[in-house]
Amino acid sequence: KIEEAAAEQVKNNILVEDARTGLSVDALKRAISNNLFYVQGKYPEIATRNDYFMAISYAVRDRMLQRWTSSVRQYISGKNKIVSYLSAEYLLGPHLANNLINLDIYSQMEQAVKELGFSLDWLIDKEVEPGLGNGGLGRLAACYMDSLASLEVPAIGYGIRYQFGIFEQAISDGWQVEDTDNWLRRGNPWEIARREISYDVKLGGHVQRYIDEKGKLINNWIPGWVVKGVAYDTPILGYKVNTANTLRLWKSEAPRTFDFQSFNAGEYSNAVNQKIICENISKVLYPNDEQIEGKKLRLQQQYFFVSCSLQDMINIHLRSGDKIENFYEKFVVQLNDTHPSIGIAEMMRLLLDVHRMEWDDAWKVTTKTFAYTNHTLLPEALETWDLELFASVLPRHLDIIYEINKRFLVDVTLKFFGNHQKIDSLSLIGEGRRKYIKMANLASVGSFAINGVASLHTELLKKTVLKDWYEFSPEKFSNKTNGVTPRRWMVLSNPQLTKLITSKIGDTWIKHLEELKGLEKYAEDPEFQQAWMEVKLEQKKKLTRKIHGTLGMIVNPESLFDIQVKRIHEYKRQHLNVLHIITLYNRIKRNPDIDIVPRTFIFAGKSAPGYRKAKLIIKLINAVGKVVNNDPDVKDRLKVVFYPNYNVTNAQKIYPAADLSEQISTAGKEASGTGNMKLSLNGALTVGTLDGANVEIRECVGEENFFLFGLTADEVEKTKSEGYRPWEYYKNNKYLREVIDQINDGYFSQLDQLIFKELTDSLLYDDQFMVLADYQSYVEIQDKIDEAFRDKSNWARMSILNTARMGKFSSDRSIREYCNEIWKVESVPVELIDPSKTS
Ligand code: B1N
Repeated sequence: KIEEAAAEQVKNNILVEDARTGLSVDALKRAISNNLFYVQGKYPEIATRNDYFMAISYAVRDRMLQRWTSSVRQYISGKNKIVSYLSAEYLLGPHLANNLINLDIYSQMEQAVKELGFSLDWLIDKEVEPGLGNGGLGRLAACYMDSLASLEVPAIGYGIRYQFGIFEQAISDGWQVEDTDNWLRRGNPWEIARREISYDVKLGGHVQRYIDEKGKLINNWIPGWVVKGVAYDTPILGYKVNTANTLRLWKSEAPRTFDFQSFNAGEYSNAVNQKIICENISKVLYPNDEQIEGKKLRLQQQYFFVSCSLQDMINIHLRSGDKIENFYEKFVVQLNDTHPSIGIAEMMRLLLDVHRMEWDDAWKVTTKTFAYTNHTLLPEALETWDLELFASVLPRHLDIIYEINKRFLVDVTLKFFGNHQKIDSLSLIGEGRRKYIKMANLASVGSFAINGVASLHTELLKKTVLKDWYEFSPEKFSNKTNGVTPRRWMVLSNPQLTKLITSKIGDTWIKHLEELKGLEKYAEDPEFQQAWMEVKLEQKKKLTRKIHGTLGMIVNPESLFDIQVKRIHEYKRQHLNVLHIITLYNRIKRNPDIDIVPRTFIFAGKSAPGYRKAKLIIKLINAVGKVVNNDPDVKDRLKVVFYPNYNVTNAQKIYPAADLSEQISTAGKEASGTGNMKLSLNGALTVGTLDGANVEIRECVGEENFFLFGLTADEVEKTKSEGYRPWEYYKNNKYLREVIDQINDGYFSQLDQLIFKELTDSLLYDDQFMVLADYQSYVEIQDKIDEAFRDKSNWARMSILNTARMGKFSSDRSIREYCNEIWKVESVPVELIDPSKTS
């Protein structure tokens, strides 16, 4: 009897395992039905769409867990070096479809869901994306996590589990209005809360100094308060490999003791207040892109997640039995911009005060651990912290930064003797009306490597913001041009093009994007050109339906889809695009029978809520759209669309439909750009300046397949130093004058002449971003584009060549460079644990 029961159990075990891991259509169907019943507690008649979304997501997660636990086991064994990516932002996008692709079970799941009576797309569309980032910087972190896992590199991404991500944008009367992003409202099936993994983080208070019995100076930080960080883990699966890395995001909570003390004393409301104050730290993402917000809460956020992460890494390291002195052999920590750069001071504090190391040893460990990526040259985005504010949050770290600075400036003085300008510029402390801490300098002194994100950007970095650092330690500098993951940005978002490409060159390009080169030989093939343009048209039709569904607007899928999607910022010059639209409109008004290529201008992007001019640009786009779209003279040849709430989900629908990619930032201002890569990869031609990665894209696709215009970065600087007078461009160009006058006279605002004044005044009398200087050149290249689009076959050829030559811009290439040249880490193929043998 006992033996029979045992045999029965074994049989059951196998069944259980099958329901959790089986990949056949039948197993997947069973798993979804089981989850619906046992996890959601529903049966089909009463199940909601979200219930089904949860049921399918848990079925997918189950199938990732063996890879995930196996990866973790291998990494914590202590044998492999781990990349630790520290980022305040991760703009992941929806997980479900991506995980199906990386697990390689997309088609089985499609079939399983179909047999249950639904469409997979319908469930995929239900997912609310985690918008834990603002734009390119956060999205880059997500692409890099994908590539690290796909290349089987041991890695942990550390960040903040914001309860509210980037706000949701709606457009009301042409203006942006913000709504909170309550992304966790319906639950998050992808994360596992690890309540047992938590760390205390001190804040505020003061430092007590004394000499201990051994004569050693002790710095005892008595905090004003303490918060607890709890780990929430999300698996990041590689493409068709066993590796599933961890994204560990920290949620802030009140420490138990804190609650209890007040609670026991009967101070219930005090206990509740403490809970709220602690939870505030990970409550909301700051919605500013490239604009610092010198708020105490932001510094607390940065310190909170960095402290939890470093404590966690040290914990992992020590538990593998190794010594603290060897920390840098176990972990290499990449700083995603300066936002986590307080980590350098925190590492020193942990080594000195907690692990009782001597300064020189601690500094050695620290400077062998960190590497720093700079993402911007814009002065308004370079982080500084008011010294008094900093001291009120991190008094012990201020001491440490002073000590780092003192020792560093001794070296500086030796190298640049008597050169006070150099000493001032390299100092970690700035002195103006108030003292402040320069985070880029802290990051630079504490890191063994510093990199920019595109070739031009790295060169400018060495010549401008980090010039003196480059002179002081040139060996630290290198370039790592950004990249994007072809899994999400082609396979997932453009399955039709993926299929067409694969029919010609096989599917290994998905992991080795340079293999797209193999398409070059079909660029002139009329049949392939036709198939290529059919896919493009199909994608344009899909977007057309989406636009109709969202905005009720009808656009012509045969028209040229001219697309500018990105954060709204003056340096990105969405308003230059608008000046061109008005120019075309005026040509039509002057000559209604003019022969021009019909165009659909599609804009999308969020503005920082407090950035007035960016919000005004959104209003201008919508105001111009309203007039142009409804003017009978235009006869639907021009349409202006502002697609609301640009995010990863919407981006995936927009990129595949683009004919033309607008990358028109003022030269020298866009560090890299990554949307430029995704668009060109999907067969769009680029109209762009020599800025950021545009320079390298143009080199790769060939200058004859790229529409270049505008001043170069050098010319921008030269023009400015010679005294730029935008007014002169206005005065001397009658078409430009007409356009600006129309905006000013209220042509697009029912004769309201005040509404856009702030914008036009800034163009006419300041024009920091050289919009007027580049206007003529922009209009001329747009005329060439009009001409080029008429030749369908040649356009198809150029489009194919764009895709074929984008191989360099895979984030796999970027990550390989980081691994080989900065991190010195290698791939570690993961051996799977047999889940039936773990108990
Ligand atoms: O980082 C991207 C680049 O491709 C873009 O060119 C660059 O603009 C972007 C403060 C930033 N730089 N700096 C930021 C974001 C949030 C914040 O609070 C700065 N974002 C970029 C990836 O390299």
